[in-house]
Amino acid sequence: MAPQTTAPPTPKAAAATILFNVRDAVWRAALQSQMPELTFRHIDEDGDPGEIDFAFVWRPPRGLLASLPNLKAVFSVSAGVDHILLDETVPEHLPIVRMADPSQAEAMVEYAMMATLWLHRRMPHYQDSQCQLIWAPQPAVRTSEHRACVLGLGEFGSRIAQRLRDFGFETHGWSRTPKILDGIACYTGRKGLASALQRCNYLICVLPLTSETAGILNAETLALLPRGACIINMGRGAHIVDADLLSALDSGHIGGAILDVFNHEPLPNDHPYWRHPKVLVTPHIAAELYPPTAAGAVAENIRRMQVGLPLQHVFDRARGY
Ligand code: NDP
Ligand code: OXD
Repeated sequence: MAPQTTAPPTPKAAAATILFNVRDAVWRAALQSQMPELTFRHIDEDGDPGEIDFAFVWRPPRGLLASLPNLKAVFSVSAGVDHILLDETVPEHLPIVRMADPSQAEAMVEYAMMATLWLHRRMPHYQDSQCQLIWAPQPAVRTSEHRACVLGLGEFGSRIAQRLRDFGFETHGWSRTPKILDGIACYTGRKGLASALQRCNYLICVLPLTSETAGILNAETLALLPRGACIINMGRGAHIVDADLLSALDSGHIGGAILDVFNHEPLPNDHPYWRHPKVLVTPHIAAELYPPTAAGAVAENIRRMQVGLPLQHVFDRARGY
């Protein structure tokens, strides 16, 4: 009789303490169920800083991470790590790990498609018509007659571009290093950005925030878009120079904007985006994390570190993302 083979069990994480600052009790429960052998300490709870091995944080208070002498890695509660880098005291040697929740990519695609199709099918016009009790059908435009451009072709952007292509849009994309994606015109560099923006009807930004991408959507780049183009920003608020976008919306050069991320979150009550007739504001919900799968991604990385395997999804300081 052949001997029965079974896959080796996933090793459990060794005892360690993880500091976290997410408030929701759902998070503590999700982390605890994925890593029952770990001790969890909320930043509001007292305890010896020397006991902390890992931190799972969103926008940690300045100096907190530097004050933990035995910290081995920082896990970001989000895919972007810009909120951690706001604290310039974070020690350079500390690995910072991006969130890689498998359920997030599909949510990002869903949001990008919702926003593009909302604009493409002229929903802002029909909402307005309904408010005025006006029956005003508009001529249909085929997706193949419109061009979509995705800035950032990473985990999320490449999937978004592929889905736009599958919907029939003429799809373009822009990244830092060259990409080959079937049926998608891919560009790099400043010249490439200008080519990508030309004749683009829907511009979807899903870039990380770095010193190179901050303010990338400004008067100069918006002017490269054709009149009536629409902006969908799912990256970070600081990718857009707000005053430039508002003036392009007011002049009619930009036809509309769907914005999920902002320079200041929550978006202040007096910000013009809230009341602008051509802007749809959503409160950073393009892809909310699902605590059970997100906690699973953190647990997997802690186990890897504890058995000497390299961490996955580590922020690269040299690239800036
Ligand atoms: P990735 O790191 O996987 O991809 C980043 C992409 O941006 C890559 O294609 C990269 O190029 C490109 N890029 C980076 N710098 C430049 C540059 N200077 N010029 C041109 N292209 C550049 O990131 P993700 O796709 O996982 O996430 C992107 C961002 O989405 C996050 O950083 C976060 O800000 C945002 N986000 C927003 C959420 C929301 O709810 N609104 C949720 C989750 C994330 P290359 O391929 O050559 O490396
Ligand atoms: C983000 C996230 O990076 O929500 O915005 O993960």
